[in-house]
Amino acid sequence: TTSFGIEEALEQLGVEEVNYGTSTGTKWMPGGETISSYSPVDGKLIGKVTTTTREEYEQMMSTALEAFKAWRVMPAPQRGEVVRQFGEELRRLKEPLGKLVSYEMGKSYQEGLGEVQEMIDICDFAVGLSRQLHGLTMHSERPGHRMYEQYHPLGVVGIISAFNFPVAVWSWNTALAWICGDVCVWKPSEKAPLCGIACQKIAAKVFAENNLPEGISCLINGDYKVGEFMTTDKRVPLISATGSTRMGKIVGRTVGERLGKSLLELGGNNAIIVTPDADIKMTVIGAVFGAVGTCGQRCTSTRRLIIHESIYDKVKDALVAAYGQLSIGNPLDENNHVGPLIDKDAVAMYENALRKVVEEGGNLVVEGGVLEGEGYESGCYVKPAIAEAQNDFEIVQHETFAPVLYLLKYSGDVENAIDIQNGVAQGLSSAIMTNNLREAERFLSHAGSDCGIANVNIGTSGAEIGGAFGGEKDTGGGRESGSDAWKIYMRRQTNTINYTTELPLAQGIKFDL
Ligand code: UN1
Repeated sequence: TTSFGIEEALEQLGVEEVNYGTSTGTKWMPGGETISSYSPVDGKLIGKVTTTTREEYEQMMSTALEAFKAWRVMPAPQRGEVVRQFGEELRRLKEPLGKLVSYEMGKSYQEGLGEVQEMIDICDFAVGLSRQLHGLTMHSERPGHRMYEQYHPLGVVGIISAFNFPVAVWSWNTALAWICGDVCVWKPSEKAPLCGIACQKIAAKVFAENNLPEGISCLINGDYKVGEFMTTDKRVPLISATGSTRMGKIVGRTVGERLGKSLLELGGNNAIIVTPDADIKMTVIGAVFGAVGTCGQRCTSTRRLIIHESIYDKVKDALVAAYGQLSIGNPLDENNHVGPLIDKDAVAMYENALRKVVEEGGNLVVEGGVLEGEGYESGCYVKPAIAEAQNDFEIVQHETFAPVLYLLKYSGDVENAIDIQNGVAQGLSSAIMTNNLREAERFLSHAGSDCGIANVNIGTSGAEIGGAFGGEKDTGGGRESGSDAWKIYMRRQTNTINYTTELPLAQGIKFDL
């Protein structure tokens, strides 16, 4: 038997040993091949999920298109009420779902709970938003005319999510898409398919209790080939995809080819600038959590520290001391800070990064290594590492999804640090640690950070759902969750109404008959 109450959690969530992987809600289809999900925590098989066949995809899609007709005409606040109930179910199942996230993905139980909390938060946000899908009104240039704009539901939204946030990213998309009147089809990562099964069951129960049709929440499973069913499908006006830049370029190209919309959340290469005026204690906490939290597998993980030369040694020594305190092991054991990487491929990429940084002339100040022996049987546990490096090293330019932190030194003005920070292909998250107002404002200015997220005296990870989440350049340009990110899930319509008996033309054009 598995420890830490995993079996009980799976039972509460309705996750079986073998699960059908294709669903329109309460109905499930048998599928083709099977995906086995092994836990990186102890290497054990958790369960299996069947993949979606082409025929099943077609069946699922016709159910989704039918459901859209009913869902889009339901008043948005009523859709909000359904999302409110979904949030309530998530509150009820927060512990088992957080546990499954931790066990299937490997992040700490606290972070698993945090992820479910993000789901609850976005539901609350969406409920309020369901009464605020505002358009603007404009004054017409023509007498007796009125102009306004409306946001209408878009249709079927395809969601492709990554293993690292196996439940939250789906909810950021679905909670908004649902209140906007869209129906959703989700393909979770093949590395965390059971999280998908659990979430689908939670959603399906709520939709069924409200006597809503099948097809508002759909699930498909499989590798990129199943993803392609959606990306090439003209009936799916929006694809929201989270993952690597490599994947995003393929998805963006495929969806663009048919002039669909895509919302891309891709790689980051996030840095914290540490200026001479930084609070060192705060810097260390922010940097260590950012670099080793989720074992360095967040898009927002801290990859680079850009430290002023005058405090470089002090920061380095404090980091080395902090890394010495980290305990690595079973993430369900709350005494551990760092859990495993997702799988052995990730371990190989981590080892490659350490080898490459040394080859390129870097210096390891905290040596890494793969852990072996009792408690580390899965082969996925590694030691977080720190390397002194240069920003132009090939490996530093590259996002390695592992706990490897690069220390970069700058001298002179904060502008030099900003140049280094912006000197990578990715543009997701960034931060500055300083008590100097001028430095902070320069970092946030037009000439400052080029990222979608720029923080002052906070690390790069742990964004709240209330802000728009996403980034520029190779990060893909998409924005999810808060602020007005909802607009991408709707189609905008401009309406002009004439309430006179004349038909004046715009731009003063005369056309007399
Ligand atoms: C991700 O890594 O894909 O800001 C999302 C954070 C989380 C979300 C990360 N709220 O770290």
